[in-house]
Amino acid sequence: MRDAEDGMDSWERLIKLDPEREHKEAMLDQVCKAQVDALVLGGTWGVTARNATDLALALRARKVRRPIWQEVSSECGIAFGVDGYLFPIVLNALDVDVLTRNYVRSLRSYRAVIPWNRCEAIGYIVMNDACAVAKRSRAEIPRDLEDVLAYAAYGTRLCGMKTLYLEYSGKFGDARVPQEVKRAFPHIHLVYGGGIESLEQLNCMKRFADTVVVGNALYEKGLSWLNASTCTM
Ligand code: 1GP
Repeated sequence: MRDAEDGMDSWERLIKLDPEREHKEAMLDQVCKAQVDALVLGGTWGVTARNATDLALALRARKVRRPIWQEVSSECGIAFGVDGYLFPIVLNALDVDVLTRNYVRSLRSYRAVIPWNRCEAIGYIVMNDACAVAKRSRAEIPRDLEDVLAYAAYGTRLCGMKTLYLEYSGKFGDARVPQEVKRAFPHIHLVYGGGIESLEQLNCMKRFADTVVVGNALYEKGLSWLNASTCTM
């Protein structure tokens, strides 16, 4: 059983569940059986304290023996009943509200009561212009690998981030991107998410990323392929 206070750097595989979506009993069963290290509740739009807490409690009721964290996307949508919080900082966001101002507004009220020992900032590089977070943050998609490496340097070297997330949400990316990011920044914890719906794809990205994230497959195709698997790393 994982320690609930483990963080991203101890997780190799995650499932990301969107609190705004419907979760049938069979889906939650699959999530509980999945060979993953942690569950993260996160979505770009429509996450509320209510739907995120309901989902956390539904998982708790099934006696999930893995950490349940929330990736926070809205200042009003903070879940109760989770073990920790991830705060995405979209490095290529053009919308300064998403990049900074929403956080600063929230911190003005909640800074003193946030459980900082159970929070992690994650530097996101959004790679797919069609995904929801790209639209919400008005992300400027990297034009080439040099752009990606520049964002990675900005996040890790200038901002001191320990974790970078290559976000291809909805699209399976080019494995050369995590490969080159990891080669250039071997000290960072690299997360890959986007379009993974088979063990082959998961293992392909896991060669270079420290953590891989499975999201939409839960809703589109199911997780039987993941439940049957054992970790190969
Ligand atoms: C989304 O990176 C995650 O934030 C997972 O992406 O939904 O495409 O699997 P998918």
